[in-house]
Amino acid sequence: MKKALITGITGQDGGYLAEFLLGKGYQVHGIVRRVALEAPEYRLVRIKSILDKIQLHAASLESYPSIFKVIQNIKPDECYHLAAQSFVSYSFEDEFSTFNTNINGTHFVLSAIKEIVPECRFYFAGSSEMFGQAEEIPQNELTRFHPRSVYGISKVAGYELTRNYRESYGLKTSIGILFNHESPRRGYEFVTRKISSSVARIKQGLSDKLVLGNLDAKRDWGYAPEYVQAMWLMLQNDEPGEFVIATGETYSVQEFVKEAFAVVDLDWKDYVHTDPQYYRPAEVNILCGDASKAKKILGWEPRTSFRELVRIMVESDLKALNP
Ligand code: G4F
Repeated sequence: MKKALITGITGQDGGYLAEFLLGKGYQVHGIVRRVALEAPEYRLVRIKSILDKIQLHAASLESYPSIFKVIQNIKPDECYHLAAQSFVSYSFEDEFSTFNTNINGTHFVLSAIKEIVPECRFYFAGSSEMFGQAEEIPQNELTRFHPRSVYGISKVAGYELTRNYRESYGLKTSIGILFNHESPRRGYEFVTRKISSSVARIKQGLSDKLVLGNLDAKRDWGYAPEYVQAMWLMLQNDEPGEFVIATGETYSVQEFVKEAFAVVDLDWKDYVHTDPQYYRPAEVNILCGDASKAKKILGWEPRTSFRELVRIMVESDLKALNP
């Protein structure tokens, strides 16, 4: 039985990936912070239904010895490094902790794998935020990086570390450059979930407005469960490399808002306001990915349309209010 280790198993992607790997017959291990084990009903909510099928290990991305110990105990065949401070806005507020967690954390995992299980296949969660102020549309694996946040910079550093461990030490490391991917399990701080949950509350009469930041930013939004399959496909490919994972379509925040209110037959203009507090010091104006390499080499393609994604999220939040 193959052993997979997932860092960030409590997040949106971690939960979907764990379920997917269990379905493929893997023994699934996850790294979590000790506090998560102490408050499971709150922090492990996304993996509640599979808790008896996976093994969790307490470790911190800020501590090399703790990461080393877990990897030594498990000796995984595949490692999916998803853990990060992933909220772009927060990276403007606390640049230093974003760097510490995202860069050192990646470095610690890579170094421990090199020392203990150099044959382990490693996946690094890169991000379309690395493209930032992109100089071409759509962006592919060869597009130059121009990150616009400390989060984006930390991901570029993780990307370079991951590639360097491949080139220097022959580790089988792959990098997914995933564009925004959403689902009913998305955190409420991200714009899509903020919108879908507010639309549901407004429809139920529990709220009467939604306050957002920049409505003009455009993103390439896909459906998260499909994106974790791409991570796995990358590690099954004997040739490690970098892969853009995206839908190839881009929509503005305003278009997402409009579509979400349309699901419940309301006009978004009656409820949506903007507030400069939600604007970022430097914005990524437009992201749109070209995933043709992933299609050609991995056979991966997105299946859920933008419209379906919005509907899935709004209906799920409505159902949560009306079980
Ligand atoms: O939902 P967001 O916070 O996601 P963002 O910044 O695109 O980052 C997400 O996707 C990346 C992949 O490209 C990941 F690497 C990253 O970890 C994360 O998952 O914001 C999307 C857009 C931004 O342009 C933001 O300015 O929505 C705009 N926006 C407008 N009003 C808002 C709001 N974003 C948030 N979070 N909250 C608002 O009220």
